[in-house]
Amino acid sequence: MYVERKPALYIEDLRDEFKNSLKHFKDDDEAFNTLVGFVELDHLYSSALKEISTKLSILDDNFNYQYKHNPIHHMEKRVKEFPSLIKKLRRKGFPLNANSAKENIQDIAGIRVICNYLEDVYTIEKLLLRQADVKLLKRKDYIENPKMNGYKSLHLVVSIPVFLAESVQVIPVEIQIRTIGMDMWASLEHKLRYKNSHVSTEQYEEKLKECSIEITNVERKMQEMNDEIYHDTNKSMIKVDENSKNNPKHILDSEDKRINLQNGNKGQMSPE
Ligand code: 0O2
Repeated sequence: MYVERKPALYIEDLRDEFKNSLKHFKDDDEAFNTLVGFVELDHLYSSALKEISTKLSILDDNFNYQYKHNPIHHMEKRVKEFPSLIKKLRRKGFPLNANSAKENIQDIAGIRVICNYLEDVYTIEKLLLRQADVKLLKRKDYIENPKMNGYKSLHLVVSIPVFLAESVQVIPVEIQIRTIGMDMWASLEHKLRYKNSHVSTEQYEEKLKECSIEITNVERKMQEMNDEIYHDTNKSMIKVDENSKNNPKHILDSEDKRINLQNGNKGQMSPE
């Protein structure tokens, strides 16, 4: 299931941003070309999101078809809204045009994949990364190494080719993969930080950390129960022969070597 986040372009935001930026342009032509550049960017990155979300959706369907289990609960995708793209370019000191955004910003296209269980997060990562046209550019594992505030999620930046009428463009997409619990935590923390003025995030710092730990414990227990059912009962939802070459664990293990070869060590980054 997809949840499409807000449309990326609002004409009023565009107008406001451009009014502020007009003084930076040489003439109307330059202003117009910059605007067209950003509209093309939106089209390009939306297409990249379609490619990635289709891949993920196919994997989820096929996993269910083979093992009676959907690793993905739902997905949310968005192209970075124009004002936040401009804000990020400004903050990082990059020129305010589409080429500069393409060269310097890796999260213009973003997809969030919400998984049912912790194990599903890494299953999805492996299944996606073993595809030949998907290249890992950056990896941050905030599940293995959570942020100080309790934030957990697996972040990948991958590139995929987008086949256009006249060219093929290789486009980066940021993928955040997390469990339902981690997503619930991140949503509340995000809301606290950005969408409210009457309480400070600091006030809830400790509670948020506690919640993050409790959520992890609950999700671990749920995973263990699922594993017990998965492995130990005849009535199991998923009946997979451990030795079968179709066992997802077997497939993933045997693919590890190839994934490592394909991506080298460049994906492994230490968390902040
Ligand atoms: P939005 O609106 O979600 O896009 P970057 O700033 O992207 O250049 P970096 O260090 O690569 O730098 O970013 P990182 O650590 O991979 O995290 C980027 C995104 O992860 C954020 O995007 C958030 O979506 C999410 N995120 C990271 N840390 C936290 C956190 O502590 N709490 C919550 N709720 N989300 C977090 P944006 O751009 O902030 O916003």
